[in-house]
Amino acid sequence: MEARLNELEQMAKNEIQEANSSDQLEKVRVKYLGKKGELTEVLRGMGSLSSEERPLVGKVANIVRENIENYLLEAKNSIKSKELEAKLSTEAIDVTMPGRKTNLGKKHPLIQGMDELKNIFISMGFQVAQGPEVETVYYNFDALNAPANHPSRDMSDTFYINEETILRTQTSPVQARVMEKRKPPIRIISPGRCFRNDTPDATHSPMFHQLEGLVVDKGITLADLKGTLEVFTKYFFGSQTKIKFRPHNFPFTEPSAEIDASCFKCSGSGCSFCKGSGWIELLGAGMVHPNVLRNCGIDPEVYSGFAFGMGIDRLVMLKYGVDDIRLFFENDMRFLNQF
Ligand code: 2NL
Repeated sequence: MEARLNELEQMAKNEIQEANSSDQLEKVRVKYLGKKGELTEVLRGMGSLSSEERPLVGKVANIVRENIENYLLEAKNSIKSKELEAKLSTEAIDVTMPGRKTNLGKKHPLIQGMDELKNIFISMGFQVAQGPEVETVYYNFDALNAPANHPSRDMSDTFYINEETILRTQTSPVQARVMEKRKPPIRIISPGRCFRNDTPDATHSPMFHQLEGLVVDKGITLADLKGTLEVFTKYFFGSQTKIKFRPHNFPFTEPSAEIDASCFKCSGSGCSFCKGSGWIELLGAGMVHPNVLRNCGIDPEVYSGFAFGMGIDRLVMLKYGVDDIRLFFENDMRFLNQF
């Protein structure tokens, strides 16, 4: 019986050495050590042995089992590393292949324009203020001295959520909120999205962008407004730019003006761009109406201020010669990639 056991060990050892995959090795393991395996078979025959022989044969059987288990483990490890090596060499990465290109996005031209405008005013000491796009009628119209019958309040011009709630039609409500919360001196700009119930065409979009500015302090005059806007236009359109004030009317400012800049294409001599006038309409501005200051808890006898508002979409169109505002919102990459 001992001879049979040693013979089994030798056979198993040979077969294990010949195995060259994990599967083959597993078959050898089952063949010798499995429940119906060769070794089990031999052990079953131990019943016929004498009580002196049995422990001796048992001992040999255990050694044989351990040896086979060790051969299996060794072979398993070397097969595993061979299999890994084979896998690594067939699945090798060619580091010289060109990488897959990821398309990096970039800022939308309107946001680029908004950033440029913001930076100009930040450099002049303005802080950026933000507020809700869904506004109350109070902050959008009432606080800003818009008369009860003003056409802009009409359903056909403003998007109403309900009777008191609208999509803001300008960014001035942001400034009214700041005045209500803070004491002067105030020097802020409020860039952002606005909404009006307009039918889209080359110069109108129901969603557009505005940047408004507001300065409130003791002794602020129209001269401060003129100086500020002059510096701004020189930054934005170039140092040769001139501006002129044209009387206008806004409910929230008194006096009010529209500001034109000398045409940056023809320097004021008149061209197709400025329709021969030499001037381009830029923005609206004025001295903050005393009613607006009062509505926001600021004493107009002590403080005065100026405010201005500009259409970001319009300014970017002017600067880059875009002739249709709808191009900004169609997300055609052929258009957007030009900026
Ligand atoms: C335009 C004209 C303007 C203002 C906006 C303003 C804001 C407050 C008080 C007074 Cl809180 N005024 N904003 C003033 C004048 C003109 O915008 O044509 N925008 C595109």
